Amino acid sequence: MERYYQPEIECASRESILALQNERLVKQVRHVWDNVPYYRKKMEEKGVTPDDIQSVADLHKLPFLSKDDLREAYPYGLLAKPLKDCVRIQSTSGTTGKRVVAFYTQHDIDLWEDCCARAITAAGGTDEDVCQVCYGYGLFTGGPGLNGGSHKVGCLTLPMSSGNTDRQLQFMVDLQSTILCCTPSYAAYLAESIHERGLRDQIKLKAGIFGAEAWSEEMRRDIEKQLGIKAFDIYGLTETSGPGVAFECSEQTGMHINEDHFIAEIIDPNTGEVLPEGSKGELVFTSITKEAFPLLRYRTRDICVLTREKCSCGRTLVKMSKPMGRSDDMLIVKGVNVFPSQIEAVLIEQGYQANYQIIVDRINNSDTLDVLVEMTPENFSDSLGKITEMEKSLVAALKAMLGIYARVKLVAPKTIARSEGKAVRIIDKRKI
Ligand code: DLL
Repeated sequence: MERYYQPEIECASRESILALQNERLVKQVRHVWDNVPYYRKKMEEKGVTPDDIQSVADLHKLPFLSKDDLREAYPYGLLAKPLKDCVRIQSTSGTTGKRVVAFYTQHDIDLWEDCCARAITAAGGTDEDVCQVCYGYGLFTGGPGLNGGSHKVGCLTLPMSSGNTDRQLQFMVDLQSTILCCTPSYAAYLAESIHERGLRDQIKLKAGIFGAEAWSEEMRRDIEKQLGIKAFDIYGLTETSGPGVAFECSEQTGMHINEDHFIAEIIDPNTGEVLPEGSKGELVFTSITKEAFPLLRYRTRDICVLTREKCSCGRTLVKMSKPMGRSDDMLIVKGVNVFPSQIEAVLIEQGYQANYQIIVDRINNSDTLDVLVEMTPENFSDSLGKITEMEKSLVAALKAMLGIYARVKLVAPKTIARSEGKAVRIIDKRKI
């Protein structure tokens, strides 16, 4: 029984979705104006009041919010509900210096889980399924979001969290999991481990719901072939509640955005100008149903395209393409958000200078992170016989900062090429 397929919304006419968005937007702007002094001030600075926002057509009048605003307002500055009404926080993956905290009322959690339930249903999930959730649990939104969605659909839910591959495979075989939820890199790793252990005939997976990081069509085909499943993309970010903002359907040509909860815009990342549908630009979301952390015109920094073509699945919800890159320098490595500035902070703290290069690659469907660090003349002259020790110390400090392992190689002073313009610090060799 497909309880979480909601054709009245997912397949509604453009006019009725727009009417719903208009009504919800007007209410949401008033809610934010009344309860979030930080955003009210931004509106006042732009000379906008809630009366100026009568429909989605007026959205462009509102100021943008960015990650910098979230940092400035950290931790409670964007909260729109009293603390006593909030029941949960989630936070961005793995980062310390750049942490973003999102708040939820019970209502917000319900709506978020509904969105994830739609994603699972669109992937063919029903209450007959066994859904193995191997996204991280805890502060990261992946585990809790898909876990809640799986419950709502009525699947038997395996709250595995990430890692411990032996245990993942044992449960997958013993409980005959039919749906796998994890990052695409972990799916590829699990697929490889299944083949290595000769378990292919013992698994019953039929679908995978993979997201939280960029992955290519080639990677999709590879995972589908190795596991004998259909692999669906899922998108979201902590700031907008987590996974389930958009999800793929059987057509697998982009992700439907849950437009009854989020209004999507595409803007020119340099000028902020709203671009017509079909243009490539930065994705901006306005959440129109969230109570505790309702971000208006939040700049995701993800570059993509929105299209509203007829979909063979029957859904009319607008589709976003796979993100094609970012308009800032954030990297996603092994599903973890990594900012070069964090790496730089560690290097400076340990007595190096900002002469470094970050090299990201994907080998056997798994991300690798290498940091090439130039020694200063001082630490170079001290380094005789101590290079390994110095590298180990940097590896540990980077692990503490980023939450993931980076290989470090120290090089002699003045060996990393200097640039006359912006320094080229990131070399991303992944073909995604
Ligand atoms: O990654 C939420 C999530 C969990 C999505 C599980 C899907 C599945 P954050 O850690 O805040 O939240 O990272 C958000 O990850 O701005 C994108 O750059 C990237 N991202 C998320 N989904 C996809 C995807 C979660 N399907 C950031 N394809 C976003 C490419 C994705 N990039």
